[in-house]
Amino acid sequence: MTTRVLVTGGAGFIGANFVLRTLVTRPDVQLRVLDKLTYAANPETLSAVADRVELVQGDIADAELVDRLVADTDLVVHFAAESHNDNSLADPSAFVQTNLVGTYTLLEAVRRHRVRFHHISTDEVYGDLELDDPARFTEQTPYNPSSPYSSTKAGSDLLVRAWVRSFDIAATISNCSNNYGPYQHIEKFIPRQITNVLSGIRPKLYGDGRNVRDWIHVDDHNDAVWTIIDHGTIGETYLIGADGEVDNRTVVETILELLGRPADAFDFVTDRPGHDRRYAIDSTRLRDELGWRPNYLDFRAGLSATIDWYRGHTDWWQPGKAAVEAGYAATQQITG
Ligand code: NAD
Ligand code: TDX
Repeated sequence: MTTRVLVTGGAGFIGANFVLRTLVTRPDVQLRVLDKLTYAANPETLSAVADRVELVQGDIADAELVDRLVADTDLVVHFAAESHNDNSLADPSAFVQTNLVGTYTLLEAVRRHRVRFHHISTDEVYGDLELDDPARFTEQTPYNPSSPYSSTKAGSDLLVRAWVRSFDIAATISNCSNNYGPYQHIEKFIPRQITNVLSGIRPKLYGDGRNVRDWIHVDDHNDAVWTIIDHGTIGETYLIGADGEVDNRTVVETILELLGRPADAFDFVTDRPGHDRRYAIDSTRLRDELGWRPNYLDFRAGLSATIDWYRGHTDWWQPGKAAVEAGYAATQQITG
C-alpha cells in the first residue's frame, strides 16, 4: 500500500536529501513537499524529480493550507524551520513564527486528522558542554538552549510532547547533531568554508576556532529518521549522532589540505555572541533499541566527497555567494 508522506521544508538541506534518498529507498512512498521557499531553499535541488514529487509553495503557519494537506496524508515529516543561529541573533522574529507558530499549526492539523507525525529537532536544545567534560547529551539531559534559534526549537519539541500527552497524537521526536553533505546552504560552516576556498576567499573561524561540533552525514541522519518512523515508540525522543566530534579549526585545516592550500590560510573573525562551546551526542538508545548504525564512519572521506560535490555544482551555489559573504562582512571583523 502506498504511504502518502508530507515533507515540510523539503526544499532545504536535510529535507531535500530526505526526499531524494526516499525516492530511491522507498518506492512505496508518495512524496509531497510543503515549503515556503525562503532564502534557505533552493528549488533547483528538486528540479530533477519534479515529475515524482509535488512541491507546494506555502507556509507551515498557514492553518487553512496545512489543514488541507494534512487531511490528505498518512505521515508528516517536519523539517521546516528557520535554521541558522547567526540569523536568529540578528532578528529572531521569523524563528518564533516558523519554529513555534508553524509547528503549533501542524500539530493542530495532525490532531484533527489523526495523522502520524515525526518532528525533526536538534541537539542544540540541550545547551552546550565544556571541552573537557566527559559527558555527552542523552535523552535525559535537561533542556538549556542558548540562542533564539535553539530556544524556539526547544519550544517546538515541548509543544510536540504536550500534544502527545494531552491529545494523544502519534508523534516521535529526533534530536540530531550537526549535519554535513550536499545541498547545504553556503551560510553554514562547512559549505561556507569550502566555497570560500573555491572562490579564493580565506576561510573564517569564529572566536578561537576550538568550538566542537559532532558531525554526521545527512544520509545517516535521514536513515535514522526512517528507522524511528518505522520502529520508534510513539511519544518518545531519540538522539541521533555518529560519534563525529571535531573542532572547527581542524575542519578548516582539513578542507584547506584537501583543496591543496596551506593549512594556516584562514582568518579568525569576531566570535558569535553566546557561541555554544561543544555539542556531543550519545546515541546509545537509537542503536540499542532500534538497531540504527551510521554508514559514514570516516569524516575526512565524507568531507572530501562533500568538497567534490560543491566543486561539481558551482551553478547551485555561486549565484548567492557574494551576498552571503557581504552579509557576514557587515558584522564580522578579522581578529587574527
Ligand atoms: P534549511 O534552512 O536548509 O531548510 C529549511 C527549509 O524550511 C527551507 O527549505 C525553507 O524554505 C523551509 N521553511 C522555512 N520556513 C518555512 C515556513 N514557515 N513554512 C514552510 N517552509 C519553511 O534547514 P536544514 O539544515 O535542512 O534543517 C532542517 C531541520 O533539521 C530543521 O528543523 C533544523 O532545526 C533541523 N536540524 C538541522 C541540523 C543541521 O545541522 N543542519 C541538525 C539538527 C537538526
Ligand atoms: O563562518 C563560520 N565560522 C565558524 O567558525 C560559520 C558560519 C560558523 N562557524 C562556527 C560556529 C559553530 O561553532 O562553526 C560551527 C558550526 O556553525 P553553523 O554551521 O552555523 O552550525 P551550528 O550553529 O553549530 O548549528 C547547526 O547545527 C545544529 C545548524 O545550523 C542548526 O540548524 C542545527 O540545529
